Amino acid sequence: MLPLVATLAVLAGCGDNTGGGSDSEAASSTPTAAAAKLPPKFEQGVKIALVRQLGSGDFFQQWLLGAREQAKALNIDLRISDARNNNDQQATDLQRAIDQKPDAIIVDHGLASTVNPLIDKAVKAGIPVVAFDVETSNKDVVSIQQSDVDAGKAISEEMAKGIGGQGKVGYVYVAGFAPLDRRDSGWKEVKKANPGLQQVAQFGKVSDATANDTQEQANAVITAHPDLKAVLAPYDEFAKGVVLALGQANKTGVKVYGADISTPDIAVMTKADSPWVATIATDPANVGRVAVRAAALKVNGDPVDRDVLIKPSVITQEFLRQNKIATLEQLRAKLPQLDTRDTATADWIPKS
Ligand code: SR1
Repeated sequence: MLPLVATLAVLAGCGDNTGGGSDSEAASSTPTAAAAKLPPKFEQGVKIALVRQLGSGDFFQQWLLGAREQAKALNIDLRISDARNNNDQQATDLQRAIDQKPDAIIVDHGLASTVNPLIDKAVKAGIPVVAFDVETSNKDVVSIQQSDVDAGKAISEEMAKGIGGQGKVGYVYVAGFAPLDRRDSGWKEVKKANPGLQQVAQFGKVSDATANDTQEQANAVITAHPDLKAVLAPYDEFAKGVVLALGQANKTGVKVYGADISTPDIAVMTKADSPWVATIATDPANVGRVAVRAAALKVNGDPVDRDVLIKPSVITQEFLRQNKIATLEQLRAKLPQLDTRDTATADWIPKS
């Protein structure tokens, strides 16, 4: 009997500019109820730049909601830029953030070659940096991720079990994105341990319309491999693209294994005859909150782990259906392990 929900081990510890460039999102200049207990610096107001590579799609939107909420609770003026997957634009945004000398910078995704020279520059300039989903070796940077190697391994193992350890599988992957590269290591491990799994295609595209772009490529793969048993699509926009393609082709019998969760994702997973049978996920809003708290701790000179790994859970379609879960809010209530309030925090940070 397979567990419906499996948890990985803990290893440690819109005002955004959709056209690229920077924009200021003053979370609130009005002190919140909790602001009275904040350190003096925060009572006066702290400025943090959030430099994003990507902003579209459920994960990134939910992440931002959480980040904004946490910023508001800490009287932080969160200045957000979204490069819309234009790496030159992200470099420009990051340089601009450094020039503005904020109290801290959060770098959310980004190609290592694009962001690392600028991250090093920011650190040299004395600006605390928190990096989410960035491959960086700078020891002064707080590096946050969703335990992605283990995440990749866990969802791949779920797929291996789901198809009896053998058969043709498609794989959606785009290199260069730290979380996808890390999940890819997990998949490689599982592939090696399960010689019966035959990867017959690799495809995918990350863009401002990832699901639609991935759907187009998935159409061709489904046609070329009529005996496909499953698709590993470890990013929700990838998974949605594959589900759309399978629906369009009227193709049944192919199982989809994804990553991430949101209310729209839950709707796709629980729809009658949905091929999306499992996903590996954290609560994206909580991850955004953790990133802002980590930056706040750095600003206040408080200790924070160099590597913050947030544990994801395998969430199955069966679990969602059995528990009649239709929203992320309902999932939070049924899955307390999604709660990350104790990660990257201090006594002065209100537990909201
Ligand atoms: C293009 S990278 C997409 C991934 O970033 C975050 O880690 C989310 O989990 C998403 O799957």
